[in-house]
Amino acid sequence: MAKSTPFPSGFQFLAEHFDRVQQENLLDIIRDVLGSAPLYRPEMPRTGKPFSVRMSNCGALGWVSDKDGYRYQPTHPVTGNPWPPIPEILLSLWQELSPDAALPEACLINFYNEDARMGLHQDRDEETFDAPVISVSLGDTAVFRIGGVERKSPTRSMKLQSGDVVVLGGEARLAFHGIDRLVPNTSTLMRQGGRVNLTLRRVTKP
Ligand code: MD3
Ligand code: FE
Repeated sequence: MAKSTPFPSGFQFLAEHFDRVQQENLLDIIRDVLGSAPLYRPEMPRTGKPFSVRMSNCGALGWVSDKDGYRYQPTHPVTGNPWPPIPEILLSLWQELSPDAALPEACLINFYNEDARMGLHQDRDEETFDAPVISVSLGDTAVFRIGGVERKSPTRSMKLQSGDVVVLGGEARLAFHGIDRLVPNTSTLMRQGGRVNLTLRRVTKP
């Protein structure tokens, strides 16, 4: 058997960290958040090409992308309202998995339908990389790809299922990663299918 590329150090995968009932509760909470901060479609810097993923945020800061670039900002780009607070259950998750880090300031909410993808990228719009990024997946399974800190580093892929949590600390914090595709009809959590991914981030230096 060929060896697969190792995961970068600091990569922690917690399969089905949330059980079905917890996933349903979390999804209800996220629906509430999206009621006040609706999903919108970001655009690529310069070209203005629309993302296939729709996004929103909660927390003091939210990650946005438009023709002017990528940035964190305190308000929703369409409604102009402040982002709603990060729900308690997600703050508890952060404190459980990353007790030494300063609290998260942003929770990016990504929504994928069957056609959505996210190209290989690094998350480096934050002022500090000391804290990990913590990701929660809900709904249909996704094929996730992760490499190393250089774009040319070899990559490996794995599936992220509903309830899975990934902690990206240490070297993994700056690893290239993306979502190749969804695997349709793999979850009954959402009646219409699709996938929600939540990423908790510390943005500013504490
Ligand atoms: C590895 N989201 O929002 S989550 C993103 O499933 C993002 O929506 C993907 O990449 C998604 O930026 C992947 C897993 C993940 C999140 C953040 C990371 C992996 C990461 C940051 C650094 C390295
Ligand atoms: Fe990312």
